[in-house]
Amino acid sequence: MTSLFDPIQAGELRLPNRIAMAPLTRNRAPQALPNDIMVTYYAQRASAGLLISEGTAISHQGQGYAHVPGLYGSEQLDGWKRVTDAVHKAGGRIVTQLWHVGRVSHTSLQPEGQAPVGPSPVAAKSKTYVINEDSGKGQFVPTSAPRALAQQELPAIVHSFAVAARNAVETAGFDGVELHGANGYLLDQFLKTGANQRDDDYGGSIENRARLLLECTRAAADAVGGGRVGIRLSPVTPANDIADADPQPLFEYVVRQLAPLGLAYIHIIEGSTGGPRELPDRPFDYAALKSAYREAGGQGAWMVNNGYDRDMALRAVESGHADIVAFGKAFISNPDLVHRLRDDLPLNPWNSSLFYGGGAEGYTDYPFARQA
Ligand code: 8OZ
Repeated sequence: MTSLFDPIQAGELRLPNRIAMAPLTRNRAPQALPNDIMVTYYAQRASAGLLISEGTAISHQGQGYAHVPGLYGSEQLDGWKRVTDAVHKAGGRIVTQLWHVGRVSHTSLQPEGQAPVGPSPVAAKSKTYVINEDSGKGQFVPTSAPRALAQQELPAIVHSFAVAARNAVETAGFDGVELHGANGYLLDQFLKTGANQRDDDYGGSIENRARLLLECTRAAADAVGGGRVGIRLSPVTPANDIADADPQPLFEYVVRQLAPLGLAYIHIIEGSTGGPRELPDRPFDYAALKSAYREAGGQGAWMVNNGYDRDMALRAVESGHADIVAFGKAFISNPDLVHRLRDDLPLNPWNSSLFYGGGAEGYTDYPFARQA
């Protein structure tokens, strides 16, 4: 029987165990630059089977929160190279999460104070995180009204995913990339009827709504090889005011189209991101989704996330529900999570008031269990 602690080959990525660190927004990168405390934070967690970086903006337009790092300038890439070097030196593997927030942004974070962009001019009833100019402190504010992207602007967005993927691997030293296709950000906005009201080639039918996500994934796979690309999807999350009228056929179509790309992994958030795993008004059959991918020839690792504890994760892998389990909050407070799970040691509790923004406190100061 396969165990959570067994190695796995995910595309080109050779992982020593099946425990991934989920992408976690921490807002500790002023000027969008990776810095020393980030080097320490990721290196501390290098025993994860796979580290997935926090969502990292692929362009200035893709920024939606203060102090989120970027991947579109040479200083940013140099900063990330220091992170990936430290992770590799500590024996780890790290991919970066390629992020375009779409409509979940604020004019103060956009180039020249412009409106954020989305599939349609429909605002998300959601908040983003900006720095208050008077107090210098972070605060949550409503997202700004977006403008709809013109169809002729979309090739540049696809290109920006390809460029970011290539720079991430060739310049910043990442082992691969994960496209952020989840949680109500740009690619998820195009997918779902709640945000996409277009009547061109990118709206209406399932095929049209999935087009941008698939074009961006193919472009990233062409840039760095499919075996270094993963994608994160959240079929039913209500995060950032997103919803689809009929997610089951939509996502089965998406994974069938992803199957021939030879991706490293498919990363599924089950239920409401960071919240309930079951949503009474949004039922979804995850086993059917995985079957659709496998039946279409998809061989990437199946990664699952959301509220897994040790027992659930052990069972998920032993039963074949998943190949890899991603942990979020537990990795914030337990840099040596793999060791603790393997030896069934108690976990440090997390301090949620220190999740977003600030410095080393609540970031790099969580203790390791004493090694036996
Ligand atoms: C929490 C706070 C801000 C952003 C996501 C990138 O939900 C995020 C995020 C999470 O995917």
